[in-house]
Amino acid sequence: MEKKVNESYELAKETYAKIGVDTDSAIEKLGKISVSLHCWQGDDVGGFENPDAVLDGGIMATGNYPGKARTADELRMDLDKALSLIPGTHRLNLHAIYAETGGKKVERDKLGPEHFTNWVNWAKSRGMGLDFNPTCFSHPKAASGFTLSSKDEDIRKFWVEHCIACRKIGEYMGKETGSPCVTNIWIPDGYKDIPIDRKGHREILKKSLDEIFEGKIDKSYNLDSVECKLFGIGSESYVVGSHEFYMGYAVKNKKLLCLDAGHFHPTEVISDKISSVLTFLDEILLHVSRPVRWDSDHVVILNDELIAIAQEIIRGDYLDKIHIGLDFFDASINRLAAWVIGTRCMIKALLLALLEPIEILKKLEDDGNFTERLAMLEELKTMPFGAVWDYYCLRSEVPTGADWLKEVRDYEISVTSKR
Ligand code: RNT
Ligand code: ZN
Repeated sequence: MEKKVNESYELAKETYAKIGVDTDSAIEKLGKISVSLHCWQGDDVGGFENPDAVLDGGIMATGNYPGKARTADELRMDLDKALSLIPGTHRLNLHAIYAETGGKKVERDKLGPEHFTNWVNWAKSRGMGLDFNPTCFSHPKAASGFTLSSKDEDIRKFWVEHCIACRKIGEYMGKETGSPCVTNIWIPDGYKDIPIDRKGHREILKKSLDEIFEGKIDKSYNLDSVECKLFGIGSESYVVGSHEFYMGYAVKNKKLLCLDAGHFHPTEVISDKISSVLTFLDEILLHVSRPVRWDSDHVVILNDELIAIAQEIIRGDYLDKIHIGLDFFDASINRLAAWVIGTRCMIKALLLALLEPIEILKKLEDDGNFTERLAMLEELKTMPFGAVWDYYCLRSEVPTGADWLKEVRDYEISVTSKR
């Protein structure tokens, strides 16, 4: 098998060389790209704060496939298994509800670095960076549908304090891991039906964000990000943190903007937004997801938009400006497989983009040779990409092709099916 993979790679290398692409250097670059795996695919965004927690905030994980992680140890074990099937070194993206408080109830505004030491030690021993998120949903104080933009001052303050606590946790994570932690704020705030006061909540949200970001934190430890959204379940008519709102806020305050693939009108794509946004911002965060008719958070697959996202990152030479995060949660299939499928697809898309003769394509475009530009783009689709991918997996000591599936099945039999 190994021999076959190597031989196929040598042939593919020649084929790519003919169109001016160096496969060795593409692989080299790919190995340096980290994708931030979201912990919440492992337990349907449940967290460990309360075993009976019901996911709200207008997001939904549908399905009841058996075997979800019930404790932080189980989740770490599942992550380790998933990571062993994914080539490269990646990051872990945590939510505040994944705190480990040793059985004690700790309110979200009182969370601190001490509740994340296990996660930090786990990440450090694997050479991984961490990213973080305040959890402004699935909580009695979010039941009204409003958090940071609430007109109830007690509620608003509580969430401001929670976000301040989270930035400090992010700072700690960044310091400990030696890689800046992106702390991303997403809130569900909005109205189901047509509101009267669109302006009021947005002014309150601005004020809350200003309070949250007042404390200065070294950017080499923590990077602040804000995530916009068009609508959620129960907030169909109005979402306070819209695209224009956060775009304006991020530009004015030099924050990162998070573009989630499912947070726009169905025919809008984030791939086309990247270069616009990065004309005015230094860095952005992506939540790579797959909306199917709505913000359904399906597992990412190698579809046109995923490839386009990767192409924009590579063609724009944006690797040091774009933090690639995943955001999907499917409870209807094996959760570990979902991580593996989605993350491997993200990496495949990046490899595809790295295997483009970008300079040649650019020149064709600049010369007005649109015939050849189109022809080349289509020819690229049947280049022996799979051989390069298999070789990259082999080199990274992870299964090639669909061989990873057997490992997931075995793990299901011996571990997750017994939960
Ligand atoms: C919700 C946002 C948000 C969440 C996670 C769990 O629509 O996409 O990023 O998915 O924070
Ligand atoms: Zn998101």
